[in-house]
Amino acid sequence: MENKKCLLIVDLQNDFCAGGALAVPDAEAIIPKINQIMDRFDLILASRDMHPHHTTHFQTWPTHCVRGTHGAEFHPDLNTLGIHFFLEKGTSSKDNGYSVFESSTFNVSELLHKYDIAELYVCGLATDFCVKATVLDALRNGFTTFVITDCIRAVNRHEGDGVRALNEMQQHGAILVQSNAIRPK
Ligand code: VGL
Repeated sequence: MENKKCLLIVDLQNDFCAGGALAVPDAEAIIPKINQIMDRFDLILASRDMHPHHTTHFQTWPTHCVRGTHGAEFHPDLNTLGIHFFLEKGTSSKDNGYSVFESSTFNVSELLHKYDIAELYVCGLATDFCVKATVLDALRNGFTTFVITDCIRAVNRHEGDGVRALNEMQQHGAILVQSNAIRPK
């Protein structure tokens, strides 16, 4: 049987898009591309950064994605009808919670094993923080992990952070792929 594929959409929320509290440059451009490839996957997961009002995370970052606010909602252009499971992350007041594998909703590794997923494809925001942390955790957990390079965007607090993050992911075993090269189911 074909290897089962999972698409993991990281934090496509209003606060990370134009006009949001922590807008990632050009973030909206990836949304139509993500919508377009959804039918190529057996399972689709989407994470949301869901912070409490007060968290040590806001010592590093402007206040963003606070539970119950518009900024924490998915960007309205994302096709949420195609998503099978929604995961919350960053719910603790004591850590950054960058990785989807730290989700408080599900044990993501167990969920992927339960659905017999052999290949994990990661896209979303942001390349140099939550995407990177998630990809490195996926590799640590033994999943064959792809990064969809035209469906991610970086914060780039320091010039080149996004490129460095991609290199680091690749060095740890991630496979870089363009969305148009992902084969249908
Ligand atoms: C993120 C910075 C702060 C991300 C989250 O989703 O990559 N970046 N919080």
